[in-house]
Amino acid sequence: TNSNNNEKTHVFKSKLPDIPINNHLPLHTYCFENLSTFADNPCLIAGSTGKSYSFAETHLICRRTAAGLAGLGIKKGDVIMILLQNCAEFVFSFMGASMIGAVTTTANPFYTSPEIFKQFKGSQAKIIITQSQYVDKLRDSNEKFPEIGEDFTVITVDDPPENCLHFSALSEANENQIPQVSIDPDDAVALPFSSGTTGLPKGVILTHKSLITSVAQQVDGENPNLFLKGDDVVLCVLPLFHIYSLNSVLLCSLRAGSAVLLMQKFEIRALLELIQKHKVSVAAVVPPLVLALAKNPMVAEFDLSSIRVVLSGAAPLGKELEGALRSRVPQAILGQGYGMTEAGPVLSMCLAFAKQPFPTKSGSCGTVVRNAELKVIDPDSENIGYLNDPEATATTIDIEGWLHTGDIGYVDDDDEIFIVDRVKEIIKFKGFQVPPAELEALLINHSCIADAAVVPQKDEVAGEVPVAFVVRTKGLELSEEAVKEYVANQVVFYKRLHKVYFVHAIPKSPSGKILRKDLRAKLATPPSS
Ligand code: 4UV
Repeated sequence: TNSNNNEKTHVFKSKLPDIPINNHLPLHTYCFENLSTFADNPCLIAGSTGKSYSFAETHLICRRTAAGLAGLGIKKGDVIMILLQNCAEFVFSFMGASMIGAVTTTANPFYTSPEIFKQFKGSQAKIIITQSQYVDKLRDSNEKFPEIGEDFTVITVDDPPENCLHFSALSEANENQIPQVSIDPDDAVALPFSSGTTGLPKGVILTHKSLITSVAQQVDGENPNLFLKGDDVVLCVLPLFHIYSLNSVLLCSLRAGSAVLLMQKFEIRALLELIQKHKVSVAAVVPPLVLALAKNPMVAEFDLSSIRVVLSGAAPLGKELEGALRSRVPQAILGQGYGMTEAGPVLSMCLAFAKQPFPTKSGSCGTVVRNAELKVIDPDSENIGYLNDPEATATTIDIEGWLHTGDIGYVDDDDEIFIVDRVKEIIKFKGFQVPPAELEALLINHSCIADAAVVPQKDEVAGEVPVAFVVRTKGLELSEEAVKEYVANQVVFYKRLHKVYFVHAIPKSPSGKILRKDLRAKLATPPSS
């Protein structure tokens, strides 16, 4: 890192050879390419009801849903929004949309009305597929949602409220009426929202080619980096609206022929029961879930011996925590994946998960995936493009095609990657993205707040929590509680402020950028006044 001679920068590759990737195909064709070899095997298992769909059934319902979407007027290039907890209908909708060349934007069903509205508007979605309990959030007139049933269609997977349709309107359509569309590998198929290295959440255009490439980098080839087998049961408790679960759990399992056990939400007892009952063999988790599995006394009551792989990602996993989990599931291989929405998402993955595994070190995020290159650059000598401007997305990918992750880390002598910090703004609460710019915009909208900055503070359980530095408008009263409540009323739970520090000014660079490093340094030393 003390080198400013970029010519010398070493480019890292996987220890596994590159593989041919069928990324000229549409995503659904690729994912279901090997279907005939495991047509009758379980594909989706709904944890709450135990209902199971074979690969053949899943494929058929996806095709019916494709026809149903087309029947409702959805055309190639149109965007649908999935606002669902994990369920089979999520899968039918996502794959069905792919089949007609439509694009899915996935949103968190716990979002508040304004948060949903921003993504709805930003993505120009024509349809929202959701649960009846969330429909009221789509009728918020403050957010200027247009009229349900007239200006856009709302479909619910349970009893439809007024002016909404039931999911059977899609899933019971005639699969022979899927319109013929030609899909280009560079056409978009998914539109997850991410704030990337700076600013507000933005739609990340993921193409058929990019998602196929990422899935292939994980599970294809003679010696796949993430070896998934036909008899594996893969835990899907992480939300499918986030790219980690969507890609590494769902799409990888579809491709490899593994069953996906769908859980609507994380609840420790239900999770342990399901792992035992369905003999989960591969668990994709985030560090707070590792914490629960490692520390919760209830774990001792259950048989977790079926687990052979635990993949942790989306936030740093400490060595101590990994060690604590190891004593609970001694038979399992533990390791990490490192990903980023904009990368489609997987950047590196633990090579102990490979079919012919490599020895790996605790604390590492794995080795860069096949068919990819990674380099480590000096953040001070490189322009990562932190313009406080949505246009900044363009500078995240440089002219040579390198994606700048905004993470700080190193690669050791065995090519293993260690992520130690971040130069980008984003805060990660239990792996969820909290964009400081979004909270800052809310704060400065408050009449008693003259200026504000939001930065991460380390937290045992969540990894990081957002805290605010606030400058009060001269002469006006404002309490910490009032600020917290004001924000909490407008955002999803994980974006809530955990602490408010009142200050006289926000430190800024001459160009007006918030000096986040200085604020984070203040948090590292206990506040003096
Ligand atoms: O954009 P995002 O929310 O994306 C993710 C994706 C994580 C994935 C995806 C597929 C996998 O198989 C997997 O194991 C993990 O999190 O946030 C991207 C940022 O999250 C941090 C880092 O700052 C990224 O730029 N991050 C993600 N994974 C790790 C991590 C990790 N293992 N260790 C430390 N930080």
